[in-house]
Amino acid sequence: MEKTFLMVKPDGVQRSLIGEIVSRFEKKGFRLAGAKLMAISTELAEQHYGEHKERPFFGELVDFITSGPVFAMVWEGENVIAVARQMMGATNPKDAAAATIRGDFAVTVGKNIIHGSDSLESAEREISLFFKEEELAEYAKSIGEWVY
Ligand code: IDP
Repeated sequence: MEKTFLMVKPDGVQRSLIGEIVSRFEKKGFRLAGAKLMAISTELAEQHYGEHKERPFFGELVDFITSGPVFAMVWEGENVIAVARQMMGATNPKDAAAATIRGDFAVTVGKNIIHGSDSLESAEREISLFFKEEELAEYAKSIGEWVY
C-alpha cells in the first residue's frame, strides 16, 4: 500500500493544529504508520528542501522549518500521496480551496502549515530521511474492510 510523508510545520504546531490535521487524515480512512514531535536540524532541513537550494527563499525556508518543533508523520492508503496533496490545498494559501488545510487555516506561502510529499519518489526519500524502519508500525485496522 502507498505511503506518504506529511509534516505539521512549526506554525501549525504553534497554532495547535496537530490534532485537527491528524483528525482529517484519520477520518478520511488513511492509516497512521508513524508519528513524532521533533526538532529539525539545519542539516536535515537542507537535505529535505534540497530541490529548492537555488531559490531566493531557501534561507528563509530553512530558518523557518528549524524555528520550532514539527510533527512528522507517515500515512498509508490507496493514492494517499495525491489525495493528501488535495487535502492540503495549493502551496500558496491564497489559491487553496476552502475545506483544504491551507485554505482553512493559512494565509501566506511562507507559513502554510503543512508539508506533504509530491511523488512516490519524494515520499520514499522523505520517509527514510525522517524515520527509521523500526519507528513505523505495520498493523491492520479492523475498519479497513469498511474503507476498501
Ligand atoms: P509544497 O510545500 O506545496 O510542496 P514547494 O513548491 O515544494 O511547495 O515549496 C516548499 C515550501 O517552500 C512551501 O510549502 C512554502 O512554505 C515555501 N515556499 C514556496 N514558495 C515560496 C516563496 O515564494 N516564498 C517563501 N516561501 C515559499
